[in-house]
Amino acid sequence: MAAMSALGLATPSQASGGGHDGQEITILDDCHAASFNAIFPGVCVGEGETTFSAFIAELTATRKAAEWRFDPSKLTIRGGRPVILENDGGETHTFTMVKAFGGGFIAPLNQLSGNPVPAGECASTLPSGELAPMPPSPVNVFVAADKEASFQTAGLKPGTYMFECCIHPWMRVVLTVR
Ligand SMILES: [Cu+2]
Repeated sequence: MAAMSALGLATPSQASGGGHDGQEITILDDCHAASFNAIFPGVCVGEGETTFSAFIAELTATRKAAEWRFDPSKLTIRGGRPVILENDGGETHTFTMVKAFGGGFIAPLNQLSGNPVPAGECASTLPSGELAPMPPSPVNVFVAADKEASFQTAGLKPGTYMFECCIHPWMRVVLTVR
């Protein structure tokens, strides 16, 4: 009860302090730190429970890992208002505007998720054939675990826009600007 009343008091001051008037998308995953970090040191923090082997098994079977997702995956926003990106997961994710959904910059995840061709906004192909991430920009937002970032809709015409995570390309958002 004390926590609930504290939350009730905190909400208005946070709203006036932030003043963003935006809408939020929560970024989620369930990475199990010890098993992910054994393969890719430092990639995962936090209390997730899906082991790396279970993640790969689910991806292999279904072409996605369902707990790695944007919530909501469809959002309508008034032009000029920001999309607030709250990463509640244990890994870094990107929120990247793409012309068409495609793969990201991690080739094995592209293959396992059935997105063999990278989206041009996510990755470039080096002469060696390896993929390199595109640099962060206002339309290629990297959000580290436990961090918040925002995507600015100012300047976007009314319409429908597609976004994906360039690490986990099954993580997708359709954003309607009105
Ligand atoms: Cu991701």
